[in-house]
Amino acid sequence: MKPSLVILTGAGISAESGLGTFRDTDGVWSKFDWRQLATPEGFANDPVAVHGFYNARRQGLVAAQPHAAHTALAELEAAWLASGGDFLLVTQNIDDLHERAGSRALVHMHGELFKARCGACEAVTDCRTDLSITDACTACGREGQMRPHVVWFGEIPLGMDEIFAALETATHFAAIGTSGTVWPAAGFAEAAKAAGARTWELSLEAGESGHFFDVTDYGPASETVPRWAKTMMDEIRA
Ligand code: BV8
Repeated sequence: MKPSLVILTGAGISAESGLGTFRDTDGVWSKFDWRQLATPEGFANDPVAVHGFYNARRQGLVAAQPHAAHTALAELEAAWLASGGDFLLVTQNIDDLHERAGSRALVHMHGELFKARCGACEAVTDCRTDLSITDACTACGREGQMRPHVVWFGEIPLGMDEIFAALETATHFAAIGTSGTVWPAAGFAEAAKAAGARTWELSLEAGESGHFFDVTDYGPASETVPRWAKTMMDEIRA
């Protein structure tokens, strides 16, 4: 069987870059109501508040930098592909720290903070400044239809066909920095296990999919991920 590594990351891998997680103590959802700020209904009800929420996070992301965990995954991708394996990095995160660290085989299943989408023509465009309810779409010209290119609760995540195809042939699966709370990502460990993959959980503590992991390593991602990536590179090069 061709070695096929699927990695799922969550907010925990970006925590040491200064970006908030969601469900830890003092997490984003302890300060903000996801129903008002991360649902289509919330956006329809108060688009100014939702733009303000994402504008503040977009400004914070400009100042953030990837750290050793992001770099280790980019190095692992290159080694894994060079050895003839298949590799896919699926992130729930909307930051661009994986890209900045060099990851390429990457799916942002919950969208991207540095992109905006037009509600009229669906065009997705780069967005590194504040969005507002008066902005015009650079593709179709319509005003007042721009939203963050982010998957809210109740919306269908991106790249699901590619993700499920990769999980069906996975030989190795790791969940990194995720609480395993949000579906469908929360079901990926079980799907990989069903495909016969060896599974790892790298986080601060056991998430909600705990019983599907063969190996766990709990600690800061800046320590656990480089350590794990080295064992994977040693294995694929053996
Ligand atoms: C969908 C927007 C249908 C972007 C987000 C009842 C049962 C089951 C499901 C549902 C249900 N009711 C509703 C649902 C569906 C719902 C859902 O799952 N709700 C949950 C809350 C019950 N899901 C949806 O609506 C999804 N859509 O289901 O569509 C469908 C499905 C499949 C196919 C077709 C149709 C859409 C979900 C996307 C919602 N958007 N965010 C944004 O604003 O960021 S979700 C939000 O949670 C973020 O994207 C985040 O990434 C994601 C997951 O959170 P985590 O990344 O895991 O972060 P968290 O804080 O929870 O955990 C951090 C972890 O890191 C912890 O484990 C911690 O220990 C660890 N950590 C912390 N520091 C460190 C660390 N680890 C290492 N080092 C550190 N330093």
